[in-house]
Order: sequence, then structure tokens, then C-alpha cells
Amino acid sequence: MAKNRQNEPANQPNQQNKKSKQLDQYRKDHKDSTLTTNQGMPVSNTADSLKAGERGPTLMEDFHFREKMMHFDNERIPERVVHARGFGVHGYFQVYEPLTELTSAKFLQDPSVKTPVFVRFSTVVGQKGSDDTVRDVRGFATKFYTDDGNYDLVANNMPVFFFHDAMKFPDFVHSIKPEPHNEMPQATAAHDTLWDFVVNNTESAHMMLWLMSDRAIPRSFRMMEGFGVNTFRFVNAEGKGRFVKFHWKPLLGAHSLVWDEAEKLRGADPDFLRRDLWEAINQGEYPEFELGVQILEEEDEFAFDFDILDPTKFWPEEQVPVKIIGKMTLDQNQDNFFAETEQAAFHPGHVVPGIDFSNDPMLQGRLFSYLDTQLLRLGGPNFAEIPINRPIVPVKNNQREGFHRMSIDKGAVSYSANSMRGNSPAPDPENGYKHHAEKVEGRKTRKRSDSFNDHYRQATLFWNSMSQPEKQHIIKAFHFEVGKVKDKTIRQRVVDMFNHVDGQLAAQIATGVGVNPPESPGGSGETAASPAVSQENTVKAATTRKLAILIENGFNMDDVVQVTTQLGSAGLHADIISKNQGMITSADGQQIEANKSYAISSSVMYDALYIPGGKQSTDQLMKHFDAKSFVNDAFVHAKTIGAAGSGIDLLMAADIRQIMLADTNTTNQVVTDLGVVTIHDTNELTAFTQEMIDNIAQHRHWARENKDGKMSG
Ligand code: HDE
Repeated sequence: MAKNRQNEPANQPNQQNKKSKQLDQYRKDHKDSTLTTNQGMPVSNTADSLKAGERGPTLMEDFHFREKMMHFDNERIPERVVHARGFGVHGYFQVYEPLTELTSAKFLQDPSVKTPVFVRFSTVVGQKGSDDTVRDVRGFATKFYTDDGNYDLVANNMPVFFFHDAMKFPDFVHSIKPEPHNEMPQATAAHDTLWDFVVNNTESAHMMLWLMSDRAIPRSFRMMEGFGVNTFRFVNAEGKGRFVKFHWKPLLGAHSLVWDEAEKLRGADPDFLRRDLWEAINQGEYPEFELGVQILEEEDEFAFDFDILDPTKFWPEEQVPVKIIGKMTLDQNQDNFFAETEQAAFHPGHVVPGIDFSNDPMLQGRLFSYLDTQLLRLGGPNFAEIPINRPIVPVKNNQREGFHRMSIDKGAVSYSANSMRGNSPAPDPENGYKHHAEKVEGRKTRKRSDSFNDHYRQATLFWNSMSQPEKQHIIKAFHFEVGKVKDKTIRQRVVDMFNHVDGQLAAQIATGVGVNPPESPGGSGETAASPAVSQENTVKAATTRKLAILIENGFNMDDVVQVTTQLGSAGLHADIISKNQGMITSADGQQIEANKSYAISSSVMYDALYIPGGKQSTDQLMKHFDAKSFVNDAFVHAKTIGAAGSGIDLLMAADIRQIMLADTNTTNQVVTDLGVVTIHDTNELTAFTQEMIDNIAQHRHWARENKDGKMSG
């Protein structure tokens, strides 16, 4: 490697000269609290503009006013054209064992190395201020700050996409965004133009099923899988390449909200998913995701009944197992949303030696789009110098000038090759990035490969893989989304299109949206399933879940203390909720603080509900419409509900039917029926609380959805 340290260029933030180090020190020494202008001049008054007389006109001369207002007027930058609503967090990644055989990527070699990461989670369609819990794909973009430069894994929480070729992206995004004549509706696919796109681009069938599934309304960013979607390549030091698909697997499992809950949360807490992540990290409950790869030898490229370059297809895990290679821990919240989340620039083309692309036509198009869009959004070509985007290794090249240049490039030489600076910086043929030497041959054509032509088989595979409740939720989602389409011919075409996936699915969509069922039941002929894509088979864990406890004056203190202590040791959280915030007195005269009232909380913000005993408390609760709503919502949303002693009376007063509850004959026996856990004798609540925890770990008790003739999905 050609190195000429003395003559190294200075356009690298990490290698400051003495002078700039002195400047840094000077800035640190002057951290007093005096308000200054942007030029560092101390300000005497920042509340009143400079006027000619106390009641007179403001003077042009007021440079402080002009500077303050100018900066404020220009605080906004364009939002991302997609994925505008997002939230970033920091963490680190560690590989489990050296992957030398598979890839030369440095950050995948040494298990003792912690590679810093910045992750931005996002929704796709909504504008920057839109609600978190909308039905949408979620973005899951990770920037690894490696010793070989930045590597970005720009993933989604669904493994496939709406079409084959990036050329269709502008059309698709135009169709799903608010309609341009009236800018409605916001952050949703439930309108005519999107479904018009779908029926005219039938390769979208598979992804639309994922979008109608529970995956589109995650319970938490911490409980979401990530998928690289496109086919990439691992290349080892010998230059051997293998196809690879990337997966993130959350240690808490992949879990979802139910639709009614997601809708209510948009009002109760539009920031729900971002707040959940922020609070978990602040509480030290660091989200963890394992990185997995599916690997295919190049000679197996054509071994499947789908094209492995087709981004509307996933590689079923049962056919190509996911090899878990490392873990990411997200342990630090951002300091400043704008500086970090908003200015972060991800790009699937930010790769490092050892990771390469495939000819997946959507990936190829993505490689252009990200850089291009960032040029406008971040105001010029120097956005890699913004702190959040800056690699942790020195950047050395001959790029110069442009808007917002941060580094002070020194010397006369800004070209390559040069002799005036010993040809520094020089490419490194040995260790520099080498593109995989894939042989490519073909005539120029705008044709799509025939191997991409099957639009339905994997959609059927996904449908076959769903549990009964998941299928019900998908049908309900179609009823909502397609039901909102005003044009009846489009609604009919949706039914006809999905008849190619599954006849029963199509018939059930038709029933809800007022069009004809298919003339004859169809299907794609696919009979296989991939159990790995059903969330029924995900990790189940109670840890970090949130519980609401409803009390009023006269509650049994023991019932609260015993249960919350045990829940706390199991890593769960509880809020005490009452009609009014403040101190509540127990039956034996002790006090506890209700940290929430009904005014600022509702069942949809919690994973489970508990009603302790205490006759006076229960009598009060039974008079509160809000308390009964808590119970009814928790029930309909299939959440674990616990009640001890007289607390059971509130369940009876609410709308819960056909569930077996503890009665006075069962005294100290814990009775559990479809996630409703009750006990009469409250002297010893250990077994009761453990039963609650085990039920909360199940996430939801879907069988309950049909119990009451109610279905929330
Ligand atoms: Fe993106 N995508 N995308 N995308 N994408 C952007 O880049 C694009 C696709 C994804 O948190 C944009 O800087 C094209 C698949 C994420 O900042 C834009 C195609 C996947 C994010 C863009 C796709 C993604 C983006 C908008 C081919 C999953 C947010 C702002 C059809 C693997 C990153 C920006 C962040 C953002 C283009 C498809 C993931 C316009 C052309 C597939 C997570 O460049």
C-alpha cells in the first residue's frame, strides 16, 4: 500500500492539525452559559428587538434579530420522500465467530470487536409527523461503523417487495402516497390509487398479503424482524462468492398489535412505537437482534422453483436455513433527533470489502436512488461529513468543495494520479474493494426475465403458512383497506386477483367489500407452507411487557405489592391507574401513588391488565365507564387479564362473557381461561402472578377473539 504520511491530505476529520486541536480546546474552555450570536458575540437581550423608541418600529440594524430569525426560518430540510417518519438509536454489533470462510468483511471476523451501529426504524408512507401505529411496512436501517468504512444494511420488516424492478418505484410510491389533488388520505394504503396500482401490477400480490397481515402493525420496534429483501453476495478473501439474504431476529420475538388497538393508539399515543423504544433504552432494557444469513452457493442459483434474484420472493427458511452470525444490542438513545435521525443517510450501496451485490433488478436501481435523494435532502454532496454519517476511519480522497464542506483541504494537489504529493492518497489494489468478478453477458433489453413471471405461488405459500387467527386478521384488513376503495370495479378486480392466490380468501374478501365472489374458486396450486413466517411460531417472552393496574381508595395493598414485586423481578413493568392521579389509600390505610389517570391512559397502551381486590375499590371501579372500557378493550384485544378477590366483580360488571372465572367455591385455586387469570383467596398470590406472567408471555389469546362474537383483528 502506498503510504506517504508526511504528505497526507488534510480532508479527514479525524486527523486534525495542531491549530484545530487548540481551537477545540478553546471551545471546551469556553463552555459558559452566556447566550451568544452565531459569531460568538455575547448577547444582552434576546426577548426584545431593537426599536426606535419603546413603541417605535424595529430597526434594520438589529443584527441579532435578523440572525435569530433567519436561522429559525430555515430550520427545516425536505423530509425523506419515503420513510419520513423515523427514530434512531445507537448500539453495537458483535459477530459470534469468525466468518472467514464466507466473507472478508472485517467486522465479521473477530468476536471480541464491538462495531458501533446506528439504527433508524421508520414507517414508509406517512409524512414526517404521521402516527406510528398505521398499517405499513417498517424500515429497519442499520449503519455499521466498521474499520473498513461504513456498511449500511437498509432493511424492512417484511422479506419481499411490491414489484421486481426499481423502475416501478416512483409509480408505486405515487399510488400509495396521499392522492395529489387533495393530499388525502395520510399514511395508509386504504384508497383507490394504491389498489388500482395493485390490480394492474399483479406481482404485488405476495407483498400485499404481508401488508394486510399483522406484520404491518408491530407491537414494538423491539419486536420486529428485519429483512434485507434483496439478494446480496458474500465474498471471501479468495474471491469466492455466495448469494446471501440478511435477517434480523429480535430476541423478544416478532409480535403485533391488533387493528382496533392500532387505530385507537393513533389517538391515545401517536408516538407509541418511538416512545416504547426510547423508554426501553432509558430503562436499560436494551433491544437485541441477532443477525442471520441465508447462504446459497453460486452453483445452486437455479435450484429453486422461483428466481433467487426476484425481490417478490423470499427464500423459505425450511429450504435455506438462517445461520445466526452475531448480535446487535441497542443501548443508547440519540442526543438530538435532527442531528442524528434526521440527518442520517443510509444507502444499500455503502458496502465494505467482502459484501457485494447481485443482479436483483430492484437492488440495482436502489443503488442510484439513495445517493441521489440525499443530495437534495441534505443540501449538497458533503453529507458524508455530517457527524452521524462520518466513518470512524479517516476519509482520504481528492473530492473537494461543494455546499457545507466541513474539512479544510490543504495543499495544491486534488487529483490522482499525482507526483507532487507522492501519488497520495493512492488506491490499494491489495486491500481495496474488489467487485466480484461475475461473468455478465447479454443483449440490451427492457424485458423482464420469464423466471419472474409467477406472481402467485409464494403468495399462496404465505397464506398457507398463516394460523387461523392470522388469516382472520388478513381478511379483516382487506375489508378495511379495500372497503375504502370507492371504485367498485377496482374492488372487484382485487377479489379476482386474489382468487389466483386462494379461492376462499377471495370469497371472504368479496363478502366484506360488497362485490361478487369469484365465479369459480381459484388458487395457484401451491400446497406448501413455511411455518417460520407465522408469528405463532415466534419467540414468546413476558420480559419488558407493561401492565395496567386499576385501583381506587380501599384497594388491598398486599394484592398490589405482592404482584408488582414478582412482576418486577420477572422484568415486567406496571402503572397504577386510577380516576385521578395522586395518592390512593388502601383498605388498611396505607398510601400508594396512582401515576396515571384514565384521562392520560387507556388499555391499548398496555400488554395486560390486573385488578386487585378490595371491596370499596371495586365498587368504585364498577361505577367508572373508563374502568369498564379498560376491561372490555383488554378482553377484545385478547390480552392477559388478571383479577384477585373482589377485583373479579369488575370483570363480571364489564362485558366479559363465556369465560370461566374463579368463584367463591374455588377459594385459593388459580383459574385460567383463555388468558383471564383469577383467584379468590388473595393471601398468597405467587402462583397467581406466575400464571399471569406465563399468560402475558403468550402475547395474545387469539381464541378469545371469536368467543364473544367479537373479532378485533
Ligand atoms: Fe428504499 N428508499 N427504496 N427500500 N428505503 C429510501 O432513501 C428505494 C426498498 C428503505 O431510515 C430513500 O434516503 C428504491 C427496499 C429504508 O433513512 C429512497 C427502491 C427496502 C429506507 C429509497 C427501494 C428499502 C429507505 C428515501 C426500489 C428494504 C429509510 C430516503 C424499489 C430492503 C432509510 C432515502 C432511513 C429509503 C429508494 C426499495 C428500505 C428514495 C428506488 C426493498 C429502510 O432513496
